[in-house]
Amino acid sequence: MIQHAIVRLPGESFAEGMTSVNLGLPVYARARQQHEEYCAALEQCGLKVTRLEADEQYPDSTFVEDTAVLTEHCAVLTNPGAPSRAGEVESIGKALSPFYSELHYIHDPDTVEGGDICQAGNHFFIGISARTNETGAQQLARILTAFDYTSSFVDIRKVEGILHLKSGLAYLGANCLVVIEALANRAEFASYDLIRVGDGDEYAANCVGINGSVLVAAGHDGFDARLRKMGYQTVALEMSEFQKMDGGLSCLSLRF
Ligand code: CIR
Repeated sequence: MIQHAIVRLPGESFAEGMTSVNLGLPVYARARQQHEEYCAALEQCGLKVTRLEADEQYPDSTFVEDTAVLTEHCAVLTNPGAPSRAGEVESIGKALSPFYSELHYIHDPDTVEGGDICQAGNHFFIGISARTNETGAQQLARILTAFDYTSSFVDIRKVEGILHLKSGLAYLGANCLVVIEALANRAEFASYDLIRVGDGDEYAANCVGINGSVLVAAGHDGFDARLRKMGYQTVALEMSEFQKMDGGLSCLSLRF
C-alpha cells in the first residue's frame, strides 16, 4: 500500500522552467488550481500528502518525482541530468529524512532523474535518456540490487516525443503495463500484459496507479474508458499547465 506523497507547490517562476513543447506559457493561477486538484485526488486515494512550499529559485521544482527514487526498502536521492535542477535535491532529502533511516545518493558525473524510473513490483525499468546516463543507471541498479530488487535498462534516447521513460510507460500492478506504441515492442516488456496507447493519447500513458485507482490526464476519454472497462477506478485530472512544461501526472509527486 502506498501511504504518503510529497508534492511541491508550483511557484510564480514556473513558466521560466524548461520545456520542449510548443503549447504556450503556463498560467500560474491555473497551475495552482490543477495542482490543488491533484493533491485532493491523492488524498482521495488514501495518501497523506506533504505539501512543500514553492521554491521560486527552481522553476521546475514542482516536478518532485525527478529528485528521488523511493521504494518500500530504500530511498535514493537522484542527480538530475538537467544542471538547472541539481539544487532541488537537497531540500527533498530533508523532507524524506523523517521517513527513511538512510538516504542513498547518485554521485557525479552520473545522472539519474526519477521520471526515468518505473517500478513494476520488485523490478525496476531504468530509462537511459537525455537526463539519465548509462553510468547513472548502473549506479542506481547497484543500490537497488543491495535491496533485492532487479532492474533492466530501457534506452529511450531515440524515441521521439518523450522526455523520460515514464512519459511513455506506467505500471498499474498485476503485471499490467501502460505503454506508448513507440515502446510497445521492446523485448523488456514482452512478458507483461500491455495496454498500448497511441493515436494522440500518448500523453495519457503517464498515468499513476495508486492503491487500485488510476489518475489519468483529462481529455483522453477513450483511454480512460478502456481502463474503467478493465475494472480500474479512474480519476481524470486537468493537466494543461503542466503539460506545457513537459510534465505529467507522475512527475508531480513522490509516492511511498
Ligand atoms: C524538466 O524539463 O525537467 C521539466 N520541465 C519537466 C519535468 C517532468 N518530469 C517528469 O516527467 N518526471
